[in-house]
Amino acid sequence: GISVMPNMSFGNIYGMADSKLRLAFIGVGLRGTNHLNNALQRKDLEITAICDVDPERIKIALKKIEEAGFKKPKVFGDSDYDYRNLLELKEVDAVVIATPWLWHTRMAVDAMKAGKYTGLEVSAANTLEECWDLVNTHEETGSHLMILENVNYRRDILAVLNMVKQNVFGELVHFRCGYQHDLREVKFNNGKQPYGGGVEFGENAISEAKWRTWHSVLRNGDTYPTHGAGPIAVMCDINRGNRFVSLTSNATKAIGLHNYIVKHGGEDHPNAKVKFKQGDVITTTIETAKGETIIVTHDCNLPRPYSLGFRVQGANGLWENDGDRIYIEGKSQPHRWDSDKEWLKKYDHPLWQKFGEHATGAGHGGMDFFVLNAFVESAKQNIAPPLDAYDAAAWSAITPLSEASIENNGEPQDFPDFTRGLWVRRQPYNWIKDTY
Ligand code: A2G
Repeated sequence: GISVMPNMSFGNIYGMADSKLRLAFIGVGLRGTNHLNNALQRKDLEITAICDVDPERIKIALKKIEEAGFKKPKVFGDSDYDYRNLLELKEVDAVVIATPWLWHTRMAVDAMKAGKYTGLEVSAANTLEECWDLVNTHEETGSHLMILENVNYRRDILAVLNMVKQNVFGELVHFRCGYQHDLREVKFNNGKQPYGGGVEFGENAISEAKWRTWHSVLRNGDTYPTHGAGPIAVMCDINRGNRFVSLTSNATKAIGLHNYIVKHGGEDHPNAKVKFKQGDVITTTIETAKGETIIVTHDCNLPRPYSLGFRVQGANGLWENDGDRIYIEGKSQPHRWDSDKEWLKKYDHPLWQKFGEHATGAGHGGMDFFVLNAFVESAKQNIAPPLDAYDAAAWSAITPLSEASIENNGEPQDFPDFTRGLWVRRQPYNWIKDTY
């Protein structure tokens, strides 16, 4: 008898309360702390170690852990590679890695080699070589890797996935998605607060502006593809009966970040001389083995309201996230959009129906609860996660391939087949259930 009470405690619901997962955190900055907060709500975890090179972030994390009544974890972060000492601990079963992008792959590779069940923040890898490192290390060690893509758990996304699985759209044909988020106050700050208040980046800045902005200086490509491509990849069974085959990518000129510096720091500010390589709007078109196309947009350097711009289109009709609208032939008035409200309610995912109320407090409207829940539940059983090493590699590969295409005037770039042919018979994960 498993009973779910209104004040349910996660981890008891599967009758596994006494088998606690021993979790460690590598990186307790803003993102890692968000995961930590959600972990501290659970009854099925111990937090045995944390690592961060910033002592201030360690202090904050320790305080939260103590206040939640958890045992004090071991602390690491004396040097950049101290995380390797954390990985040697026997009392760590699983790790969540939430660090600057250039650390992601090497930390995940080391974690898998140490036999840890590994959760890796987005994006997972920066180069094709790193994508292969993730796949090869997973295969060689047998350790599991989950890419912690929270948008795959967004309520509308899971409802639309439910509709896809129930064939509401018919045979799938075309998708759109992207990361369209005005990040100017994320990419620049005054060295005192994480968001805005100045036009500093790199050493003079804190938090993301310390490292993320360099990717816009040095790389002309879609540096953040997974919030869009991850959810679509699951809808069209990428690496499980389908795969990304090739892409083309084009970039506009780069004016947004420079304009921001001049407007808020003046023409004489040293950063006004910085030349940003990343085009303001980057448009990538992916072709899949099943003959679908996916348009992925990266739009983070200009003023605009947030939208991931999803569109899911098949033989019977389509859903669009912008405008919250849907059209299904035979159900909708001919040639007229319907509001998607009733549809999303009707196909609301079992996970959201069960945990929605609890999840809503967890950050990013609830999806952060679900992504950590999927990670923890998979790690407790040491079974393959819903979003695995092949997914991490295929989705992250969009970045280097888009760079190569842009560099070559939109020339098509082939995706490596990270499954080495197994995509033909790998079965889709069973997404429509109320456990994780
Ligand atoms: O902005 C959002 O929260 C992003 N997440 C996150 O990935 C990060 O880029 C952040 C900026 O600090 C989503 O859009 C889901």
